[in-house]
Amino acid sequence: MKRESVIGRANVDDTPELEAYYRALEGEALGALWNVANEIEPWYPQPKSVPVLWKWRRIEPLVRRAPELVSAEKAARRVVMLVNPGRKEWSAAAGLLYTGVQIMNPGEFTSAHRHQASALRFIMEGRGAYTVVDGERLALCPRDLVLTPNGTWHDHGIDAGGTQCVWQDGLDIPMMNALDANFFEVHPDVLQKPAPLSRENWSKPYSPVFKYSWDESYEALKKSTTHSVFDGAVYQYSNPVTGGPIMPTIGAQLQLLKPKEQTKAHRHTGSAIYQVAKGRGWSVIGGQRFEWEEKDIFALPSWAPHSHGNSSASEDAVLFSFNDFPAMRALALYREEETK
Ligand code: GTQ
Repeated sequence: MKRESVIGRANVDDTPELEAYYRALEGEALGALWNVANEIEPWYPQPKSVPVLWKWRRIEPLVRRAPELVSAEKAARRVVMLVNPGRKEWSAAAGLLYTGVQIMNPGEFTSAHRHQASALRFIMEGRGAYTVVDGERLALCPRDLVLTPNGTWHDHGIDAGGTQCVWQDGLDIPMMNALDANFFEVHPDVLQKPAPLSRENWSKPYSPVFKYSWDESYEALKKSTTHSVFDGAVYQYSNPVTGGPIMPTIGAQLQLLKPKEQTKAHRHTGSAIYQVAKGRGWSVIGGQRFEWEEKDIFALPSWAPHSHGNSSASEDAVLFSFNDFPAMRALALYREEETK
């Protein structure tokens, strides 16, 4: 038991009599709250997730090896997961967010499926990648963002004339499992037949825009008038119908740090996973300094103080990230404060 000598906190001495009592409780599927109260009601969030940086130059050879070892068909989705050492049992990269790097060769495809989890992909490299979302075929280029929102049918592939493609998947799989609300279905056909999707009277709980091209998003980021002392210039990927987040549980943004720009530190509830879209720099997360460059991926656990900086004196740095803030806000759990 984690004892605390503070009024209002549990502070009970073990005695032989109490220990016998605890065993009797356990036998009836009962327990004494005061043995766990200080742990299950922490003063502030105590994430099991730790800050992690996955350097692309270290993970790339392992990602490239996957297609040599397992077919896209047998794997169903051939993905190398990024697993937070503190969240292995949840297959989470941070908090209740999952991320992985998917690799596909020209002519390969995944069969069509849908799930309760909301998903997005940030393309890392290659030519000829496409995703079909609810019948709509979207051609993808590096740094494009594509959504496969909760409940939409999707299959992905690479045109026969394309090149090997790599992208980052981001999903809320651990959140759906934590809420015991996950579902998965395979489509009756292996691949969807492309069909136009009507967007009239759009009332779905996610953006009717499924693809956010890099060129347009980057232009909008450079023109962004939203500048945060904690994030730099920000471009929020948004649902044009509501002005709100792209999906009910997952949000995404780009942030631009000018040459040598350094942000102030803050912390907030909610987790985020970053990918370096451009440039090089550093982030200090929970007191640990991480040096990053293009295609590196890093995890920000909830409530960890963090700040970012651009190391270059001449080039912009751009970070793509996705987060669970929409879920946190929907549940009125979002909090934020400046830190040192
Ligand atoms: O493509 O829908 O990385 O369902 C993990 C689970 C990708 C997907 C992942 C998935 C997908």
